[in-house]
Amino acid sequence: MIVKLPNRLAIDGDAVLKDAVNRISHTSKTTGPARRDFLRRSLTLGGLAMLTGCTLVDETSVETALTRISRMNDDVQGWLFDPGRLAPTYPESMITRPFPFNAYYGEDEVREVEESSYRLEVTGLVADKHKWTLPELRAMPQIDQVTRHICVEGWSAIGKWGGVAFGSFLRNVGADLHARYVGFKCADDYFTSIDMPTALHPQTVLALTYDGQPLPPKYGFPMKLRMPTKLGYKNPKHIQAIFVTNTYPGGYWEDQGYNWFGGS
Ligand SMILES: Nc1nc2c(c(=O)[nH]1)N[C@H]1C(S)=C(S)[C@@H](COP(=O)(O)O)O[C@H]1N2
Ligand SMILES: [Mo]
Repeated sequence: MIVKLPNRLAIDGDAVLKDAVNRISHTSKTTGPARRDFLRRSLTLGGLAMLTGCTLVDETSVETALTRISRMNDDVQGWLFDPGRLAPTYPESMITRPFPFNAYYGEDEVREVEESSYRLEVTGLVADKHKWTLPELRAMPQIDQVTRHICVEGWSAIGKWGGVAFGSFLRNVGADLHARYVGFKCADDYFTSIDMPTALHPQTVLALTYDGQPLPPKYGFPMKLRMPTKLGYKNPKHIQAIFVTNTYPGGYWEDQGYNWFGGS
């Protein structure tokens, strides 16, 4: 099929295609080097237009097409996600010490959340919208795990997180388990959202402890969502509110072009 593109494109075709290939092959799980090479050789502007249903004429239409590519990649990763497949776990002797800190600001600006006044808000498609205190959360059955955290900035580290299995928590509050998204708002203005199958994955933990101690401020006191099946930026620290929804909530980095699914 021949797709007609305007004669004079106001865009840099090579740069657009490079960006598209990167977005399609964001994770090694879905696309290995061979497939990436194939894409690099075979993806054309016409192909990109066809794939996305966008006519590529200017910066805005290119951005729309690239965003659609990224969302298609989310769908593919969602289909490939195996809810029963476990991420590797490690012996405690392999824990990275000290564990690295990371946030969109420096360590001197870490948010201090006050324990006594803290309440976790749970809203959206849930039956029980009461606000949770920390003692209430600590009274629920706890699990812990030693897993690897992978940050897209180029580092990874092994740590031990403990807390409430997030699937149990969602069932406990009567969440609509068929909803598409679970969103998170954090005390530092960070926000992110995840797919329901990952929320229900057995290794997804509403973590209250790090290395057997209450989560220190820099690692996200009073709680973070720890998912060894997802990249670092999908793991929100300092969670203030959790909501279940069918409306795409995006995220702090996701809205700036990071892949939304963010599987590792
Ligand atoms: N609230 C909040 N959560 C966040 C971030 C942030 O800036 N604020 N950064 C994310 C990123 S990019 C990484 S790599 C991890 C870092 O977690 P750590 O400090 O425990 O290593 O937190 C993630 N969750
Ligand atoms: Mo990260």
